[in-house]
Amino acid sequence: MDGMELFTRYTGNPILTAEDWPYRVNAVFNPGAIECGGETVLLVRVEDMRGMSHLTVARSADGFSNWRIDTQPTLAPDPENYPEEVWGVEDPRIVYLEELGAYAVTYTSFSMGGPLVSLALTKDFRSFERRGAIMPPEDKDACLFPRRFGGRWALIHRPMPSRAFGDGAHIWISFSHDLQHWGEHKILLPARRGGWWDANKVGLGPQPIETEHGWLLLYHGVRSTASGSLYRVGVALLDLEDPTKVLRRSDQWIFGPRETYERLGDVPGVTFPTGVIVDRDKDEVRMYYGAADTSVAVAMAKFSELVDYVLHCPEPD
Ligand code: M1P
Repeated sequence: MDGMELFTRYTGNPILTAEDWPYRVNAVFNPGAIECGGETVLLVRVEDMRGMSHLTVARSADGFSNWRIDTQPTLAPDPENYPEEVWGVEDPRIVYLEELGAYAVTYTSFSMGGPLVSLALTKDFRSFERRGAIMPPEDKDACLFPRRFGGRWALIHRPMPSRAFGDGAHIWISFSHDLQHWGEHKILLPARRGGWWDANKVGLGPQPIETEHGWLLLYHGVRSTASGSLYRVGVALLDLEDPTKVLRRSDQWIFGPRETYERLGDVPGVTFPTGVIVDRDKDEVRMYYGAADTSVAVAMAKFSELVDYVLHCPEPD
């Protein structure tokens, strides 16, 4: 899509690296993003020098520069009280739940049984009320919608199939009356097969974006190559009142590894968006992503162009 790309990378990328951290770490990537108190708040996955991850807040007035980073882990694993966090906490997504007056952070806990989905609530990104594990392993790439549908909360997530069923890690949706007990599980966006860019494994990217036409989802698709995996980004649109209905899905990826900081790092060839901020006055979407599992980068699109693009994508079969 060169020459007609929807997203433009910030020229100051990467915006956050391990060198910026106030304490010694290996890598900083895959941040949840939200506006809080008039500032951009990133809840960044930080991999320590043992290989385990915690989450640390970085704040900025403009969302691009002058980041103020907490001087110690903001949400550190707490395996004594939450044994599922024994090998760290990773890849947060954030939504504001107006009904509860709190931000909901869904993150991956690395348990002895594998990765699973955990939930914590916060009002200020300083103290957190943990709700514990809400999906058993293996499951990750999860985010709540900001409001209920027919009285039920909805969660997007990505369980892994048993090896017996071969490849096919699809995006699912589930519902709950209390944020704790989940059911009505359905496949929402299946991984495609064969030669597609998003064959065999997909996962939710940032939190769902509400538009007048439906919920806009950015998701990652993984292509396995002889030299490793390529993580690219696609887009889909869900019905506004019934998010189990997929209205549109892009055939082509709209963003993928290209720059050196995306192609070189601990995991080369990865662009992994986990947070967005939509500035409707400026008609701007800022997509925050992990680059090569090493640093944090940001790319911008015109909100109206992104919506227009997805509306012109095919209806899925
Ligand atoms: O290394 C790329 C990504 O791999 C995993 O993502 P997924 O399970 O969706 O393929 C995660 O470990 C993620 O943190 C990582 O960035």
